[in-house]
Amino acid sequence: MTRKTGITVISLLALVFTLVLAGSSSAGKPAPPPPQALYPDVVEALPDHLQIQNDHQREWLRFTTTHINFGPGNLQIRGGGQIAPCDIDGIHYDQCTVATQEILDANGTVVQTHPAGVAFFHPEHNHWHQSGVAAFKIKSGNPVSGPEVASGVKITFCFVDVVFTGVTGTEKKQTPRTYFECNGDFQGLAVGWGDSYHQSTPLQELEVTGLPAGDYYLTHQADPDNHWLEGPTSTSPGELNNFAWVKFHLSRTGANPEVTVVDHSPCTGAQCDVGANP
Ligand SMILES: [Ca+2]
Ligand SMILES: [Ca+2]
Ligand SMILES: [Cu+2]
Repeated sequence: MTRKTGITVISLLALVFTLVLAGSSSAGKPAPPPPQALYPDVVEALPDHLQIQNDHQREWLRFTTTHINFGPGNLQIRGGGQIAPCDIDGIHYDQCTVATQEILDANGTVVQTHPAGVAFFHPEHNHWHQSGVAAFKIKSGNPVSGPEVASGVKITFCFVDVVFTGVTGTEKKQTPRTYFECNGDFQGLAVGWGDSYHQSTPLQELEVTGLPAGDYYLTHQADPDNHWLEGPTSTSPGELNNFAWVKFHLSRTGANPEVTVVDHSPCTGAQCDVGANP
C-alpha cells in the first residue's frame, strides 16, 4: 500500500458520500409518492333478531346491530385527553372528550386526521362510546321517503373488533384483530372486522306501543353526522352505502304483537348475515 492509494480511497469515499447526499435530496431524484391514505368503509349489517318486548304497558321493537368495516383501511379514533361535561343530541354526559379519526397508510402511519365528534363515558354500558354512530327509525310505506313511525336518539357505540367477517385464515392473518378496548383514548374497527350490539343491550330498541298491525321498515343509517371519512371525497362509494333496512310485518292476532321479517335492502357478504351468528 502506498500513501497515494490511501488518498485515492479516501477521495473515492468522499465522492460516494457526496453522491449519497445528492441522491437523498429532492433535487437529484423524483419525489417519493405521497402517502396513500387507506380509508375505512363502515356499513350497517342488516338489522337482526327483531323481537317485540312488552314492558309495563309499553311495547318495544328490539334488534341487534352490527357495524362492519369493509374498507381497505382501519377505522381508528383517538380521544383528546382532556375530559369535560358535554351534551350530545340533547343528552347530558359528565365525561366527554374530543374524538379524532386517524387515517392510516399501509405502514400504519397516520397520514390524515378528521374531526370525529366526541367520545363520552356511557353510564348504562359502563364504558366509552363514540357519538353519532348510527340512526335507527321505523318507517311505513317506503324505507327512504315514507312517514316516520318511530325514531330514537342517534346511537352511540364503543368500537371493538368482535367478529371477523372474512372467510379464510389467510385473510384473518392479513387483517388481525387490532382494537380491544372500550376506552376513551383509542378505539377502532380493523379491516374486515365487525362489532355488534345484541338486541338485549339497553337502547337497542324503538317504541311501537299501539302501532297498528301492518308492514313497516326498520332502517339503520350508519355515520349520520359523517364523523368518519370513508373515502377521499363525499361521493366516494364508502360514503354512499351506509343505509340498510329490513321490512317487517307486525301482527296483532294473539295477546302480544309479533314481528316477521319479509324483505331487506341489498347487501353483500357478511353484511347480509353476520348478525345471525352472534
Ligand atoms: Ca362517512
Ligand atoms: Ca360506508
Ligand atoms: Cu356500550
